[in-house]
Amino acid sequence: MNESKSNSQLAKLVADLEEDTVLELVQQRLNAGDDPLQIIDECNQGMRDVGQRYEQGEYFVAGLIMSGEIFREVVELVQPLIEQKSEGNASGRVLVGTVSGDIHDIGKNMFGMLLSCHGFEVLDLGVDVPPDVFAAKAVEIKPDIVGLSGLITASFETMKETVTALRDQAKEHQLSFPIIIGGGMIDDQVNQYVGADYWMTDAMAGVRLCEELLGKQ
Ligand code: B12
Repeated sequence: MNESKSNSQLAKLVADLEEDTVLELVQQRLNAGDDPLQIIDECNQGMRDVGQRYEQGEYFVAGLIMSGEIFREVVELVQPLIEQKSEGNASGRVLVGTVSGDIHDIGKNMFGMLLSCHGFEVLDLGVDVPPDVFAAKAVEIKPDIVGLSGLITASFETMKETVTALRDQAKEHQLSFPIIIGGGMIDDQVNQYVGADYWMTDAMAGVRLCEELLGKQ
């Protein structure tokens, strides 16, 4: 199979919301032994395209919903293979959630799933999590790392509030944990505004960072 052609083919099918064909192609590629993370990456490219088409008025919210559904189904297909390939012993606790005002959870779920596959204990607070809930949970479970997800511009403000709440509580209760923020629109400038310790736009890179932070490699 021509790698670069198939790369763009899968991304294009996702962008065109061709649910059945996407799932067939993903299954075929898994059967052929393709890397599940590469498949996810290509679908992610398609999702970015969906976002652009939405911005340009070509798709409406129904298109976003449909793309989310397709991605969820793709994850269902690849997850067992990722789990099979996974390595690692549980030795770190990570608190994750999508910040207040934001209900996007596909990327956050993927980060959580990959963390679990690599031996981390994951506590997922879900979506639209208020800063004080995040902070209270951190005090309760004393995580090694906290990961915040946010996909919309409005999340940057609530991420900042969440980082402040987490740090305040950490100081009061003498806790220490690095905070990682993630999401498709995060960059260095956003991170400087939010004040987190690290930022990531890739779930697997986030897992590697967590491993490094815990000195596992
Ligand atoms: C699917 C989708 C939806 C679905 C979400 C379904 C779900 N269960 O999550 C639904 C329909 C609910 C939705 C709703 C809305 N959406 Co929407 N949505 C998308 C879309 C097309 C794909 C997002 C996605 O899941 N991508 C795939 C995942 C895997 O990527 P990801 O989340 O970025 O995650 C990766 C990394 O970022 C990273 N990661 C993510 N989190 C974390 C956290 C940590 C700690 C780490 C380490 C890594 C990490 O790991 C992942 C894999 O590597 C994006 C387009 C885009 N470019 O992202 C728009 C997009 C995010 N949505 C957008 C908008 C505008 C909306 C709505 C406001 C629409 C509306 N009018 O109602 C609402 C917002 C509701 C709200 N309050 O949150 C805009 C945001 C624009 C902006 N500047 O704010 C986007 C960018 C589309 C666009 N280009 O206009 N949406």
